[in-house]
Amino acid sequence: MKIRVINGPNLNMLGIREPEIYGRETYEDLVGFILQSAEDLGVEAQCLQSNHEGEIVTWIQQALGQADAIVINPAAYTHTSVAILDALKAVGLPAVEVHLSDVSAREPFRQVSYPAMACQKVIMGHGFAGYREAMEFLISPAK
Ligand code: CA2
Repeated sequence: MKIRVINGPNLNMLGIREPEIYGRETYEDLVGFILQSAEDLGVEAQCLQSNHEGEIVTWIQQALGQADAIVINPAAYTHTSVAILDALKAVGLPAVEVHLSDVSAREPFRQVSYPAMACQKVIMGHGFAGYREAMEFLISPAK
């Protein structure tokens, strides 16, 4: 099973600022965690990060034929992007949205998620572990 993991804008800044919200580990640490988790779970993870909405849309479209499922942290685009929602709907692959922080306990503008409307599950507030939980769900959705 191939799982495309897409991280959105500013997640490449992890560990550099706002450690009280996002922790002290870096984006490189996150990629290492995802790849190790995937290996433990017996799947292949493809990790991508972009600060550009259109690039994320293209990677979702290209997942069709290149991956079996999608894990996505759209970051700030979560709260604005109908284009990412439409791309997820267009490919129709199983998808899980992940957030490092508990967005439900943050500012009102973070309470809306467009991509979540095309995802089977949303995991928030579990830090890096949320990405592993997302892959576990995609491997065995019934559990
Ligand atoms: O909690 C999450 O994973 C978020 O997707 C992170 C986004 C935020 O806009 C969402 O509401 C929730 C922000 C990612 C930016 O990460 C930073 C990392 C270090 C320093 C500053 C921002």
